[in-house]
This record gives sequence, structure tokens and C-alpha cells, in this order.
Amino acid sequence: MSIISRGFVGRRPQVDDPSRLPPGQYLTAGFPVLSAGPTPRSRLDDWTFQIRGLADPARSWTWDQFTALPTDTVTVDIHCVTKWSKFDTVWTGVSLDSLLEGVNIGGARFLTAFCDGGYTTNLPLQEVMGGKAWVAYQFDGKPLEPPHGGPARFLVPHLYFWKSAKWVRGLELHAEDKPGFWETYGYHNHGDPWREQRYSGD
Ligand SMILES: Nc1nc2c(c(=O)[nH]1)N[C@H]1C(S)=C(S)[C@@H](COP(=O)(O)O)O[C@H]1N2
Ligand SMILES: [Mo]
Repeated sequence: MSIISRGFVGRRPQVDDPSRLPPGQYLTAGFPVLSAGPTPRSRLDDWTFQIRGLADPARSWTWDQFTALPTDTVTVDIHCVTKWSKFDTVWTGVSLDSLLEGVNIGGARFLTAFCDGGYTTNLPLQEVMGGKAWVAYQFDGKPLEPPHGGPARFLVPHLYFWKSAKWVRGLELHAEDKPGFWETYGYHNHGDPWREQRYSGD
């Protein structure tokens, strides 16, 4: 075996359980950074997390209030539309169920996650309730690093990772669905990796 092919094989970890890898994906051991713009730096004493739009009452937490909320630590597989997957990533954060507790969502059926830097992504509310989504601020037990979305990012591991908005600052609830940043530029509106919903029309 040549050095080149040995090196190539060495970069791609073995998939012990193929049923965990969605179609068209490969496993990576690293943690690539994918950002559409520069990494915003926000000061924690200016940081808030808001729930607004069709939310009654609207909610807003400071960093200290937010990090005092009950957390979950979850171990999940993540899948990027550019075809890398990473298994067993460990995140700590607040579930959307906790954040929406006590909020009357009225006629809202959709949300837009909004972020420092202007990125947005859209999701049906039913896709983030029932233990399926978190606002995570630790990775592997340590504060989430800014390139990966620190201080806090959305985590929606059952959909392609562009739905997991980095530097998230809140959720806006809507009656109608509004495509977010990548959804406007040709990515699939829903983004289920198991159905290979990569681009609009898939
Ligand atoms: N705010 C913001 N969130 C974002 C992005 C971005 O450009 N800006 N990129 C998305 C995409 S396409 C992916 S694959 C993941 C990448 O997360 P990572 O850099 O931690 O791997 O973040 C998603 N969240
Ligand atoms: Mo991505």
C-alpha cells in the first residue's frame, strides 16, 4: 500500500455501524468550521436570548439568567450538507421545550432563529419540541468556542447542520414559514439528512 493511500484511509475513521450514517455522508474525526462570514464576538454582558414574534409573553434572558436555566447534556451525531458527519458529539444547553415552557405560542407554527452576524434559519415548531433541539453553550464540557458558535448556538441534530445556527440570539415565532439564509440560497427548506434533502427540489 502506498503512503498516499495509507494517509487517505487514516483520515477517514471506520464506520462501525453503517446504519448511523445517512446516505451520501462520510465520517470525519475532526470538527470542520463552516461559516458564511466572519466570527462575531459578542460580550457576555450585552448578550441576551429572546423569544419574540407570536410569543405571549415575549421572553428575554441575560447570559447569567440563561445559564442558570436547567440544562441537558446530550450525545448526538451531526450531519453537514457538505457531506461530513461526526458521531457522538457532546453538548450541554437548554432545550427548546424549557425555553418555550409557559409561553403562549398562539397561532405560531414556525420559527426563525436569528443570530449575531445576521444569519437566520427557519424551522417548524414541531421539529424543535419534544427533546429534539437545544440552545447549546458547552461542547465536550467546555465553553463553546466562537468559531463553532460560542457563546451559544442552536443544536438541531436530526436535521442538516446548517439548521444549527451559530451565535444564536433568539427565536422569532411566525404563523407562516419564512425561508432563512441558506434556505433562500437554494438549500432545502426542511433538510432531513435521512431523506437527503440537501437542495430545494431534492
Ligand atoms: N450564524 C451562523 N450559523 C451557522 C452557519 C453560519 O454561516 N452562520 N453555518 C451553518 C452551516 S452551513 C453549518 S454546516 C454549521 C457548521 O457548524 P460548525 O462550524 O460548528 O461545524 O453551522 C451552521 N450555522
Ligand atoms: Mo453546512
